[in-house]
Amino acid sequence: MDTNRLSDTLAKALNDQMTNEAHNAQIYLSYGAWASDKGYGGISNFLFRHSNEERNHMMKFLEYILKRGAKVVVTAIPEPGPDPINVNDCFEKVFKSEVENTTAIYKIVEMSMQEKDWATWNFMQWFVKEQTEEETMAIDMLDKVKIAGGPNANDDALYNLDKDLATTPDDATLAQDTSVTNP
Ligand code: OFO
Repeated sequence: MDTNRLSDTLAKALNDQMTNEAHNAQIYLSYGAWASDKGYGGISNFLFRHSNEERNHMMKFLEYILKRGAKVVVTAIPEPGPDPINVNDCFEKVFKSEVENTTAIYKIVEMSMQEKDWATWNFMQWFVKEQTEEETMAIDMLDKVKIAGGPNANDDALYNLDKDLATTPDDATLAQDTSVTNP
């Protein structure tokens, strides 16, 4: 009896997305190593924590594919690409990769809608919210870097930014979570 509840097209898209999440984990991992090498312990810690988050996302896709009775295909993970040239470049790259990932997530949402696969559509909503959070987080980081001087930030400003990022929470606050009494 065939217990597979995913179409071939969606199973392929979900497997590809599992690899995308692993790729994003590698990106955060490599930028974290770069930041540590440059002496930015706080930034590095922040990026390493995010690498773990991306690996958790990878596992969510893997589990979902298994639970829907389809085949998980683990492939090679593409390289993370070159190191950033400075802290500003690092967070610009982070923002860009988050936006790319959001585009990939939206594509699967659209496919699930076309197929009327509401289980997958429902599963993907967690990622829609997560991507909004991560884009917000990247924008917040870019704002902080901008205040510190952007690409021309001096050592003092970077020192303070690094200290700040060591304690920055992992999750950004979304517009839908705010209220008049909790702006
Ligand atoms: Fe997987 O959340 Fe960002 O990319």
